[in-house]
Amino acid sequence: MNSLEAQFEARIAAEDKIEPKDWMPDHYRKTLIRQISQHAHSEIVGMLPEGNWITRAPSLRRKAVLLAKVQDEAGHGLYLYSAAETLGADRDTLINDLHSGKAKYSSIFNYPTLTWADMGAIGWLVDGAAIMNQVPLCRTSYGPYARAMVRVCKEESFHQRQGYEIMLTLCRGSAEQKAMAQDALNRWWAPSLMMFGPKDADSPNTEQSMRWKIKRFSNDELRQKFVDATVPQAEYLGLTIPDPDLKWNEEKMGYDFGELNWEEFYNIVSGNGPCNRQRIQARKKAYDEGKWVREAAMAHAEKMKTRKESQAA
Ligand code: FAQ
Repeated sequence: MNSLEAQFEARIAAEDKIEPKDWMPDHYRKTLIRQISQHAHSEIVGMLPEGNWITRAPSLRRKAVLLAKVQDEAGHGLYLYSAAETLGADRDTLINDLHSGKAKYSSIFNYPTLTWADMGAIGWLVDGAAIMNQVPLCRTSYGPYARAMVRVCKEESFHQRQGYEIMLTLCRGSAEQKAMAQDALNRWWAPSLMMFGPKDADSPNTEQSMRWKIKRFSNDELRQKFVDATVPQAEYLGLTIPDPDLKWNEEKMGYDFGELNWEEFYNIVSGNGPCNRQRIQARKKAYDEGKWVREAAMAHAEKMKTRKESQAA
């Protein structure tokens, strides 16, 4: 190990934050660009399943809240792309990688949103899983990522509550409404557990990322924490978790739960899920339609720069 590497490792051990201009190993930089850009892509692709329900929200209040939530996800994407840029990544390249299928985004956003109850289930479970994963990322070793996560987590926490409130309203409503809530839970439970990534034994990146304190918990640890936190919430709603193997384990003080369908997970991650093609098509269309906005913003920035330069001269 050379002295730069030794200094870097010492700073990681001392819980220092690594900042953009600091020396860092190439692999650390690459891992962060991969994880942060996957995260950014997930936020903006994640706008689509819920965006699908904005015009069909059952009341003005529900519509305003859902609209605000979806806009928050766009904001999260922007902070995260900016954080990736501080590592030297080029935003156009990142976006092209998403559009070409080279870059991954969260498996969860490749499932369809079939009923209004899915808005409840996504807020409760998907944002709930996102919080479980992202609160520890507020302590991740790379400064700009850690700082972005603080605001993201505050907003995700509001998203989780709005989802749970939709579920609670449905569960206290008619028998049909409660059945809709149960159906949404049935479809979103296992995919939400898959958001945490492959099992630790099959996760190529976890060990190194934990050593560098990019990740603070392993995929399985976070999945377990999520199950333990969410089962009582389902009980409060009077809903049944769709897992016949779910059982309290007194010894580990947590729930045992059934094996997930990993074939389905890998299929989706490799681009063959129920909505993968539709999602990428929608992103490409939005990108093409936003071209004039990007051009206008760049032209404005250029004009301001020229004005400042001529004032300084
Ligand atoms: N889907 O070795 P690992 C949200 C990939 S944001 C697709 O375990 P790692 C907010 C992984 O990238 C949700 N791909 O990888 C919201 C790796 O790819 P490689 C996104 C997955 O990085 C809510 C390969 O498999 N959150 O929900 C998935 O150490 C509602 C091997 O896996 C984040 O991105 C997956 N589920 O751990 C928005 C959080 N899992 O190496 C709208 C930050 C794994 O082949 C509405 N990211 N892969 O290129 C992380 O914490 C980590 O990157 C993990 C994966 C935990 C996702």
